[in-house]
Amino acid sequence: PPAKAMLRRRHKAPRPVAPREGAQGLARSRRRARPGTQVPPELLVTPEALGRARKPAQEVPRGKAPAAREKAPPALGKRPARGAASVVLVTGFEPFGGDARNPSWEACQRLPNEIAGLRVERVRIPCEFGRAIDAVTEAIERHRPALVVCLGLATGRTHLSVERVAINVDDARIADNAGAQPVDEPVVAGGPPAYFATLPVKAMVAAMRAAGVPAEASNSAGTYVCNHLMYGVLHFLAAGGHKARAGFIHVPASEEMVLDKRGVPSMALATMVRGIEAAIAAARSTLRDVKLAGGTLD
Ligand code: PCA
Repeated sequence: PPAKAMLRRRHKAPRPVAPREGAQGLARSRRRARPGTQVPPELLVTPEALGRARKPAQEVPRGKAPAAREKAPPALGKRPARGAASVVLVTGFEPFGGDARNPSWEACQRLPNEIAGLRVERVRIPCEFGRAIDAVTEAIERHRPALVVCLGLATGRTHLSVERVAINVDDARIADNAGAQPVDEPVVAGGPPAYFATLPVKAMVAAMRAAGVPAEASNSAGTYVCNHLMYGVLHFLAAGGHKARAGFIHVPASEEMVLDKRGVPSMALATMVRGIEAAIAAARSTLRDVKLAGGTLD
């Protein structure tokens, strides 16, 4: 009977996360109205809308037999089996926009296999709208990480920048590696306007600086594939009620990329690796972010 089905479904809804559980809990509680607050219906994101919104990304072919995909992985967010190390999933992008290399992936490859007791799993992500999200969500299902740290290149930036927010907008100045160039389209139709990173952004910045690496918090991941991926991953985790905490770090051009260029800031790969290691260790040990003045006036 339908009434029973509804009840059952309600039991499956993601458990509310207590604010003291850290950044993720805070981000969630912020999206919830106080009891009695009048919220205009057009601003409400229903679980149904989230469910619908997830579909387009999932329908993109993943090059796997449907049968293989139907095997449901063990519930996400569960503690790893006794003796198994927790995992940090670190992703980097393939080259794009005519560049021969992408330091986000090169730095990813140079990370040690273990950081602060977390086993490092790494995945190279296609620079393609849609497929980039699929590649990361598949890896999340496979490795069930505690932390997800996606890396991307932002040529022109001087510092490692930890992104605070991902917005629900695709606006591509250049086509992606599959020729797609969405302009002013939502990442997820019907999704919330933005997601905050669920990693402790300021604590990560502080840890990188303490390791001697130029680092900053950034309030925009742009509107290209990196913002798209960050939004898609945070949406996937939020909509599925998963506990993994996730965020994004942009890296500057590497020295190799600017050997013959003037006026383009660069950072040595070894420095990036040191910073990313420090950031991951801080994310592991910090549930409630620190207050560290930042921001920009422009
Ligand atoms: N940087 C691009 C996409 C892939 C990458 O490494 C971006 O900042 O959107």
